[in-house]
Amino acid sequence: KKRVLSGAQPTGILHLGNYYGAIKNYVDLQENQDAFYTIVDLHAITVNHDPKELRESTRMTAALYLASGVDPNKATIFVQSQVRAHTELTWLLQCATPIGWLERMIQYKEKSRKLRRVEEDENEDEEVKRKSRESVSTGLFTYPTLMAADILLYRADLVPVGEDQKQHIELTRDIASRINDKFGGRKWKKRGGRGGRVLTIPEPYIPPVGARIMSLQDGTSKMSKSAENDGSRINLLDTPKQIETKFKRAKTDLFEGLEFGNPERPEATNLLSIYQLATGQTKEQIVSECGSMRWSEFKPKLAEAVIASLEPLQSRYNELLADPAYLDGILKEGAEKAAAVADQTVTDVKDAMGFVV
Ligand code: AQP
Repeated sequence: KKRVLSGAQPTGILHLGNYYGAIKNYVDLQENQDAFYTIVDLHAITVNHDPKELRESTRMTAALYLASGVDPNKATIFVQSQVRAHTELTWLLQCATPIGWLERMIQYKEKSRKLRRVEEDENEDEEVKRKSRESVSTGLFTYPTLMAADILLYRADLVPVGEDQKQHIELTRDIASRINDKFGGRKWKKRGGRGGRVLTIPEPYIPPVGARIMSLQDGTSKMSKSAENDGSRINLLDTPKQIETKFKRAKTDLFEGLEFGNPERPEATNLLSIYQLATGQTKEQIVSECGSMRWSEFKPKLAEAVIASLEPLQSRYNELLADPAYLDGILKEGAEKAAAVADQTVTDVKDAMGFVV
């Protein structure tokens, strides 16, 4: 069995991108692998947050995992901040991570640029500019080392994620190799360490379709929980009416017919891919069914398919809400199981690095 680790941030309601890019694969992988799925609340505070919303979102994200089919009898489900080893290993990894590696991270560049946009505005007030500058936290910069710790603590072989996280997994591999090269090897083996390797090098697991679901308002930027416009995404808990309206307002183009893969038509590729995922059909089937349709004909069909595919998930979610003690029990048990594995890894890394353990 392979060890699997993945997680989502409790920064809002999970959306179709999270579902098709990651959660759906959690459900598939739990069948034959040893899976750990976490709600990464420590990552959610790298940008401004509201304590009450964080608490609510954390429970909601856990409930959405379960409603999507993640099964506590098959996988370990836990909240990241309830396992202390995550913050402890992060420090050890940070001291082995060159600043330049973090400066290259696209997500950091994009997010900090967004937060800093105000600064470049000539008409903006100095005080507003100062606040904006200070809103880029150190945590936002070191975020990938926390993510590396999340993965390495469980000695994960596979990490199911969407395309946007590929660069962070590559960084995780580089950090792990660096620790292995510096502190593993013969000396570590002599101390009882596994084959000279202190940490396991993980692989990303990126789905062939759904790895990058795009915004409904712009086919070139990814669907994201934190995007300001709620109309840019389909949340897993949206009502049928909301789903219809969002698709009706979704950006389209003036070309005739519908097609996959035309670089001038990112919206067409995106909406057809969502239809493909919601109906479980092949690309060829979708092309023969929808290739000659107009947008006005396709959009209601798409809405109907997505509404139907989310319906079972939404009714399971509502059942779970009625029993919060059940959810808390699963998270508590998950955190205990996770901590047992994670604590051992921290002890191993500390030992290899020369700490008295
Ligand atoms: N658009 C997407 N398409 C496919 N997969 C996606 N993922 C995220 N967006 C897409 C994958 O979902 C998992 C959880 O990621 P996250 O919690 O970082 O989700 P988010 O929507 O990206 O959330 P935020 O709060 O808006 O974060 P930022 O701004 O950091 O992106 C991951 O496996 C991710 O790959």
